[in-house]
Amino acid sequence: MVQLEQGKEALVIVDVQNDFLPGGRLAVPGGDEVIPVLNRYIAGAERDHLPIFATRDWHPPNHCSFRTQGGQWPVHCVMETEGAGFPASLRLPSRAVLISKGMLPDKEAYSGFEGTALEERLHGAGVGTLYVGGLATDYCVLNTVKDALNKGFRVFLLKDAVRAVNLRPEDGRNAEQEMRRFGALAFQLVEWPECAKHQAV
Ligand code: VGL
Ligand code: ZN
Repeated sequence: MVQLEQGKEALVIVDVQNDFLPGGRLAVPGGDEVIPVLNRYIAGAERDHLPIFATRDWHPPNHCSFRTQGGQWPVHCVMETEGAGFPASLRLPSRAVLISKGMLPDKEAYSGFEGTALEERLHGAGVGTLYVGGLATDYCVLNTVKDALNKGFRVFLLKDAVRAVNLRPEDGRNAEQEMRRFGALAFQLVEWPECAKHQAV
């Protein structure tokens, strides 16, 4: 693994979109519970002037991951639809950088780095350390965190701001373990802004 200079810190919010919330088309159990927690991280990032990135699943209507196309998932996060939108209760500032993914019909993109400018944008902003939360722990958070670590970013997983799909009940737990094995550190709201930041959990 390449270790970049630690660089600046950024908040990365993964796929907190209506379709992944209770009542949505691919509802993540307890998905709405991350919103007030992420709002507090956002407030911290605002106060500390950290860049904020928000990824979104942004699929064409014939995306290969949909059951209608032989894929695994119900139709979800179709671009320009309400389900693909961010909930009004998520206090994303207008300066947040939006990263859309999964836009090609024939390509799944669980990671926010896949087919996007996220890496460039982070480097451009001098960012070396990411605080990552959102949905879902066992898919897009997992893959985004693993890619980030492979690319040399230091990653703190926001343990209180992620929820899992849990198709198998242990998927979320396993995903968290896997992220830790890859080098992710755990972080919780109580630690912001005091630096328990160098502590492996
Ligand atoms: C996701 C399943 C399908 C996610 C996206 O954001 O975790 N999960 N598409
Ligand atoms: Zn998707």
